[in-house]
Amino acid sequence: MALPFPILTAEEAAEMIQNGQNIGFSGFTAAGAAKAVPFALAQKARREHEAGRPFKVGVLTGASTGKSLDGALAEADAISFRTPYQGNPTLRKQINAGKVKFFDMHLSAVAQQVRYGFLGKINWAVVEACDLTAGGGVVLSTSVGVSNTYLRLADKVIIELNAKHPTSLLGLHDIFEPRDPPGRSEIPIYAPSDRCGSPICVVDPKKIVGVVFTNLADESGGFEDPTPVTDQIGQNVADFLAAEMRAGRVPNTFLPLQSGVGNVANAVLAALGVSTDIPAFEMYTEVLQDSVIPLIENGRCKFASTCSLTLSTEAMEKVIKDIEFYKKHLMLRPQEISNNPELVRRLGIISMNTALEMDLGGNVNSTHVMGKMMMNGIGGSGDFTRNAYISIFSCPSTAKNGMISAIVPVASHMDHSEHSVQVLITEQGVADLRGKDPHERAQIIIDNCAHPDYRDQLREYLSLMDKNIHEPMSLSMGFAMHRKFQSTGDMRNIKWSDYRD
Ligand code: 0RQ
Repeated sequence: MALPFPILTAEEAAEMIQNGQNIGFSGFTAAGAAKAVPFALAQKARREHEAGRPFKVGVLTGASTGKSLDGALAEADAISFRTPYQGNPTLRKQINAGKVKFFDMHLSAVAQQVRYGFLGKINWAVVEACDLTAGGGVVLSTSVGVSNTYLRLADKVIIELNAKHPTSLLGLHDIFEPRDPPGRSEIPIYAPSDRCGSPICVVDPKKIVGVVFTNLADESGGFEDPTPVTDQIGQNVADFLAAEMRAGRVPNTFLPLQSGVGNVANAVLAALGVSTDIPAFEMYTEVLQDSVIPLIENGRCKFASTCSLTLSTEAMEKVIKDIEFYKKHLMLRPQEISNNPELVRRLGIISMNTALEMDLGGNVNSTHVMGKMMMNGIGGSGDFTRNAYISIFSCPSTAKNGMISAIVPVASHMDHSEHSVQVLITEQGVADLRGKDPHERAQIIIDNCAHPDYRDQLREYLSLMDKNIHEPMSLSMGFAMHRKFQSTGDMRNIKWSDYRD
């Protein structure tokens, strides 16, 4: 049946969007991100700028997106503010140069902050779908993000109908939006595979001002090959969880896993998949990366609830080829549900996220290089860490060819506090912080997680702290390693007395 909506080119759709408007785009990582309209919007912005007119829009998404959205709009200087997460190098530079306002938000909170009106009016929803009905039924594509809420609240809607994603994706999604307080009730999910919503979003058809037909693959970047360091981190995580099972703290049936984004997270899951000590498991997570697909195929991952399929083109083709099999083992949910603190606590999730740096108090920085420069954003790491049954952070013990230690006296920015972080893991080993006081924590983090090149200098720092004060922390020396890196390009061989008051 022909759709009763105007069929537009991406350029015609972009022409309707005005300077200063706010757009809720689909996309959680590059998966399911709108592509054609933002790209055309970037070209419009360039034309407007060349004609001497201002043109910038507010960009809201699920999480990071691909090169046609964040990349193209940033390169065209067309973004006024951006939330809640990004990973594009050009946009990162603009944020760090103070040219784009960036609100770094917990991903679970975006939809409700939009509903509450905290983020301004949503003029447009630009959402990628694999199917659309005349009555406004929208079958989303490879992610959900905040699309259901943007579709409902936006004044006007443009649908990118992407033939690259087959209509057989219908049934993969579970769309549920909680009511706002004081009318909110529990979210009825008691196991990762429970379904509580609808397979489609329903939007008022009067709001759909146009449909843009596309045939574009998701722009996911792919992964670097595992290294001996990332393999060892993965092994350490697997060994730690196997020991938790033997100690009776994780049941033999295991608990649902959440895993973060990036190369380290991909390697950790690959290691868990091949571990003979870990039983077949379920995931309740926000991103699903390539390493999980073979695990679903071979039965090591029994079910994965996620918000996005952040897969390489090859892995996505595999899923699509065998979509009926994968529908039995996969579900895509809005990030308000995939990352919901109520569910993370109820399901007893084991969270595994990646740190940039970890400090001797057990605090974790996942977002700001040297405390100042935004990397990507907190994403969902806080949603999960704060509420997990066991919260784990892992990363290589050093960065930049050993010049930077990931273990520092005081983190230069704090995303996850010692009150939420339970276990730190590097390729060197595991620091289990549960039930440890600040002095014990500092010692075990140095002994088990710090790189040998940095252990002695960190021990020396600790030896300078007053044993009779609760927190072994120095206001003058806490950032000495960062300061040394900034002046010499190397955190090693510090002379603490140079930094002592
Ligand atoms: O930079 O490639 O230029 O050398 O940081 O480091 O080791 O490749 O790690 O790809 O796993 O990403 C925290 C950024 C890790 C990511 C982070 C440099 C390092 C390298 C990347 P180069 P790796 P990964 C789910 C949950 C926050 C959000 C989150 C992230 C680059 O995992 O964004 O977890 N997490 N969300 O050299 C300076 C340090 C450094 C450092 C590493 N201490 N100082 N640079 N690097 N440590 C996802 C969502 O919510 C959507």
